[in-house]
Amino acid sequence: MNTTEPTRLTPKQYKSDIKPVWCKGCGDFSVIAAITRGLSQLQLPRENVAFVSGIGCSSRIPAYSAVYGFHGVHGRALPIATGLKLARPELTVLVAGGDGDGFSIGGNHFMHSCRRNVDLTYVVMDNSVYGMTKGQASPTTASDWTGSKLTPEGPGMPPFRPLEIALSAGANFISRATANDPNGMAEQIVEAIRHPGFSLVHVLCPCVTYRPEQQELFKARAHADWQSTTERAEAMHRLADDDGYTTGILYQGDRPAFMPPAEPRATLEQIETEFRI
Ligand SMILES: Cc1ncc(C[n+]2csc(CCOP(=O)(O)OP(=O)(O)O)c2C)c(N)n1
Ligand code: SF4
Repeated sequence: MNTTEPTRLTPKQYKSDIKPVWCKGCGDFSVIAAITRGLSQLQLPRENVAFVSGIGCSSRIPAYSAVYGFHGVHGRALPIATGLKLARPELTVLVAGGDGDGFSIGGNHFMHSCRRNVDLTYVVMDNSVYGMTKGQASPTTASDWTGSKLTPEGPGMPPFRPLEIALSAGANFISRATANDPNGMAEQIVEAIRHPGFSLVHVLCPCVTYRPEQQELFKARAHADWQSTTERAEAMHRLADDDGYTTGILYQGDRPAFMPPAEPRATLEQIETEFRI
């Protein structure tokens, strides 16, 4: 027997020992399963992966993985991840969180992260509600959803369309998955990590507690009709016809990822001297 054969890391070995506190049936379970499957497929050394999040039920996800994690501030996962990737470009940096975290308080960071195109993989667990704070409407909630006492007649605004925003702002990889298909989601995560630049994986991810209708709705409506295109105009055209439930890889662009200069332009000492008051 060849004892020098390297052992492969299984998906389970990318999971931590911490038991998730998510509600039974929450779509977030499927996302941690997909991420750990994807990492195992890529056989990334655990010490070379960092997982950053903001705040929300979904943002707890780094604690449940066995890679380096940073549970940040609400809406600030992307700037934290950007700083980390620029300081440590050899790391694979994953970012995750909810639609509230990413598109509401973090909406501006979302647009500019797409535009800046740092090599990050951003998984948004979209349940169209603020789960952690007990069920308020989020930017992706339908205008006529009357499930929250704060918006008894519905939010009254058209929902935010994250894929259109991402494409217009310059994201280099865009896909949509559903929590009902963790294998399909894992494949997208693998491709998103492999693709240079800013990658968005949008996940239709049911909140069984505040949006109990979503589990069946996503199952019934999701249709896997996207085959990846490298043409922005074609991707835009597809999004104009999208009903919000199309899954697959929509777009893979060729923008070079933003990288810091190989040699720092100044030493820490020089920077301190320049900014001394
Ligand atoms: C600065 C700040 N504002 C508001 C909050 C309260 N808060 C915590 S989580 C959250 C929204 C969570 O919704 P989402 O990101 O969609 O995640 P989910 O819980 O649905 O997974 C809010 C408003 C906070 N923690 N910090
Ligand atoms: S409240 Fe919703 S999003 Fe939060 S853990 Fe429960 S099902 Fe998941």
